[in-house]
Amino acid sequence: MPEEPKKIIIDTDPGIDDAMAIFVALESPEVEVIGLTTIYGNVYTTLATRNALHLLEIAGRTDIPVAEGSHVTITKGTKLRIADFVHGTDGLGNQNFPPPKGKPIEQSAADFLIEQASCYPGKVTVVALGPLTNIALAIQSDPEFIKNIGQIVILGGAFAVNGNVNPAAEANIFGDPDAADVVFASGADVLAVGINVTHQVVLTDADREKLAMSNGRFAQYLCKILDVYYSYHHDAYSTKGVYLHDPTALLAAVNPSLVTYTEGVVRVQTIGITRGLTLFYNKQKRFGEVTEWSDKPSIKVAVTVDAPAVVNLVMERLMNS
Ligand SMILES: [Ca+2]
Repeated sequence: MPEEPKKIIIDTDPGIDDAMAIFVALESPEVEVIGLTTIYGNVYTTLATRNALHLLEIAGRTDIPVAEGSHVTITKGTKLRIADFVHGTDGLGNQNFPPPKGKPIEQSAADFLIEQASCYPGKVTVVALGPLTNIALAIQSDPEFIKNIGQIVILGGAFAVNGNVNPAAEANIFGDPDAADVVFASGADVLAVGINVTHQVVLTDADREKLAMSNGRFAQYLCKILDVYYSYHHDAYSTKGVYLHDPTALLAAVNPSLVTYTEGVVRVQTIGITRGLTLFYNKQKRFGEVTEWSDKPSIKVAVTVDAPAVVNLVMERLMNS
């Protein structure tokens, strides 16, 4: 008997690489996408919701509910960092697609996460591809959530490498460091896939040519929106291609054997010049004093990735769509 597909909810701020991850998920028989929840990050939350609905319409999957997430940080902060210079002002490569016909469900993202986790205890994986506000809200409003949720796979953090917002911080953690600290210290089964891992996974200019040549409908759609993302990468890095952040985290949920991980306690700096820094304690030293890492639960932090396998899977699933 084939295994039942894993139920996943994608928490997302679409976002060009979010769009790729969502399409790859929809083409992955190993998982069943039971909902999208939205968050600010690449764009503001209202636009993230609009883009999530739009992407599901492109995919012909308007049966999947979209629950709108928080418009402010967990500490009610309204000064948000929006990465429109990476993804275009519309979040999808400045294509100005017509507005979607669909609407989000009435439930908030956090309530939807809580409800689905309690309907299918231990069976739902959240793939968090933006700042962690919605997940932290779910944890804070329902003490059962961390027990009911299966795994939380996070695209976030920069473990022992520089960040991508500044030398200290990775973008999703920087978006709401307080929320990230809540999630990492919650005791839930968390796998963090940081940019130390996703910077190994590059979609090259040649890969993009191959996508453009294919008849895959998702490949065709993505080739339209990828320009802005490629230009940004060409300017910002000396890499000939783009990093597949969100698709890598998504595929780590689809097929856990694509990454290896270590375990330890992660705390997040919430103030000062290193705000958003993720600091991993490997538990190799027993400190004489009580520290801010003592007595906190461990999480899994991805260390290596089978980058060629991830790129192949992304290409294959987008070209055969
Ligand atoms: Ca994202």
